[in-house]
Amino acid sequence: MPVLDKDKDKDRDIKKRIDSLRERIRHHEYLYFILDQPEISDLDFDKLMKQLKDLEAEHPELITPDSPTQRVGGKPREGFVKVPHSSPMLSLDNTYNEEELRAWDRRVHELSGLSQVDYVCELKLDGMSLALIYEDAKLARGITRGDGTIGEDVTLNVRTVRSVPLSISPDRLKKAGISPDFEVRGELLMPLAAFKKMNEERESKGLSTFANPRNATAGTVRQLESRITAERRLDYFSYMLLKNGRTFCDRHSKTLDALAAAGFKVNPHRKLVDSIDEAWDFIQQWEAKRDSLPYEIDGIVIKVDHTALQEELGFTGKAPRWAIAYKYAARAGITKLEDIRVQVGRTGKLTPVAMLAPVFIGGTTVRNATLHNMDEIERLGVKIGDWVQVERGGDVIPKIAKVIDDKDHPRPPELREFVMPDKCPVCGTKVVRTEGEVDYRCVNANCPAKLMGTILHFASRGVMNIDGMGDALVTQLTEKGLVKNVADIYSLSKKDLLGLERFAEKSAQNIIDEIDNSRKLPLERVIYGLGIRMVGERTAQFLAEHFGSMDDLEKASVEELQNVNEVGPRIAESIAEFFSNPANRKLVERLREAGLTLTGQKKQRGTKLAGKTFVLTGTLAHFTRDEAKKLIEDAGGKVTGSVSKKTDYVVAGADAGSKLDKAKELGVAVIDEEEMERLLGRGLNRHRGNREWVELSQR
Ligand code: 0OX
Repeated sequence: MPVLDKDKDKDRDIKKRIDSLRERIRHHEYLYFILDQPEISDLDFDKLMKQLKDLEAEHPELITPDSPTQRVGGKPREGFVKVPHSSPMLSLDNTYNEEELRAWDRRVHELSGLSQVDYVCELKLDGMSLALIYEDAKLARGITRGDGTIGEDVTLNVRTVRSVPLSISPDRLKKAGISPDFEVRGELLMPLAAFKKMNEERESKGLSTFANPRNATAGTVRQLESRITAERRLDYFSYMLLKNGRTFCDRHSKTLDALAAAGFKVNPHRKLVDSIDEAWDFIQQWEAKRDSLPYEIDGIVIKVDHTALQEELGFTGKAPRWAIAYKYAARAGITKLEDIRVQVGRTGKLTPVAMLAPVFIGGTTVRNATLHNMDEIERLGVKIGDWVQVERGGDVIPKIAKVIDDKDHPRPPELREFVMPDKCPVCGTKVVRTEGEVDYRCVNANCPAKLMGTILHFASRGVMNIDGMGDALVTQLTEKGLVKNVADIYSLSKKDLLGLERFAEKSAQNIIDEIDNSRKLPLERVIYGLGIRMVGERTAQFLAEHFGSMDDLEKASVEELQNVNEVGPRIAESIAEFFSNPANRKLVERLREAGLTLTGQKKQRGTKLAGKTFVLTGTLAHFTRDEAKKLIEDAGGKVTGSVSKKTDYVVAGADAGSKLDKAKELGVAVIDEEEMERLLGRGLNRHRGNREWVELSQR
């Protein structure tokens, strides 16, 4: 056989393997993310994904945008582009009681002249509505509702949502009875578990938390880095199917079935009913069951089933007459605020907690509610002794919505102002509020309140990787007083462990071995493990590279710390504050004695751009911002997000926006990509669409 033909055969084989892997992965994604009925383990799924990734890495020319590997990537150039909707994205009229609901039903009967009307009952998911445009059976755009007429293009973020199909197979299109160009509308939401996890992570990094999953969804879909959206695990339920902006199935119930047949996620808790009485039953059943759902709902939507009747009924303003939302009352109650106590979280954050006279709300007795922080107390104007309205939703911690002062609950004359303590209520260490920050914190690493969280963080996989040291073990170790700080981990003996529940010879030895192995882990892990506020994995890496030893890091001044990549005044302050505490210095000393790795390789980053600060703006032609950032950092430069007098260069790509204006205003040097290449002393060589750098001297 001629060589060329052989090559062609090989190419065809590889393409076949890639296609088949993609099909299998899509099938398992469908089972997992749409039906919630996986048939293979996560491990086996990851293996399939890895095989596909490897093959695609060897044959990048075969990568297609709808490949399951291509969900994450890229950023919109400058913010989100506004796009018009194919037809207005409607909102819903709300009702809050049975009477109003029945009045709506009577009107539907009157306007249609029918004696009986079918309705579809759906859960009213508490997220944000989102339109998905499919062209040639592939996801082309994801658009937010916006004002209903014009929304924002959030495609790159929407692609990361695993329950949003990137393409629809011809087979599914056929089953669903739809042509390859269509539009789906539905609700994007953040499940409660993902919401909780995200807020915990944000809190541990000293970032502000989101008030509820709806705000978190909106915040997540409108942020610029699609990698972050991907981490936050949004979910999408569809409820509308359009062609040229119009519904084409003759019944809404059939639309939902067609969406499911096409491979979209449709909420299973829906019901076709033939009277408002039956709809009312559905509403009541779900009011009692709503807490069992893994996401928040705020009511039930009732929709006329027949499309012809929907069209006859038409719209009022922005809402259809053929649908109505029955909103559940916010689960709220009025009670007395008896006291405000302060709770110390695992990051040391002091949270004021309202102690309430017990009040029964939505099936549970509420005795306390969060007041978040001092700003919130001031915003509410709440004082100890006040009548307050308490609200709770789903899994979310109850909160104080407002102070009540009416004739049934007049404001008592004897009120006491809350004052944040100046000492940690648990360990007595002085409390610190960094300038410009909302939260007060205890900075003592040995504070018992912080202990559990600190130990778990230290032992976790990405830090000291002590396998087996999870919740159960850490609870026992801290309760028994065997571990009072992270250094105590290294004094544990097999005998200590054998004295704990569920420990035998072998399991105890395993933990001891794991602890032993962790001693070899590099300096950056230990720095990260100390749990210094605002010092994440990346900062820890930069600190280790810059100082090369814990000793030098410990001694560094706030000014010296700011010479480290990405370390600004706030982080520098936080690090210096940590090491100024004698208890923390002692802790490091004990880690040294325990034989941990406290020295490392100083990484001499290039010096070409040492001391120079860059801001990147606009779209660069030859590389992503992350790539450019890394190159600058590797050459010793620093990249920051905003232009100030301290900025040395603004690198402006295409469509540069306000940062360019600011640079001009401040007289900061504006350079283009080529000029940046010259500063780096590098040139660009591109192959087959892959970006590849070579030193100029090597060309
Ligand atoms: C929801 C939800 C929202 C279609 C016509 C007007 C509103 N939040 O779960 N909207 C709709 O329907 C659109 N259905 C829902 N289930």
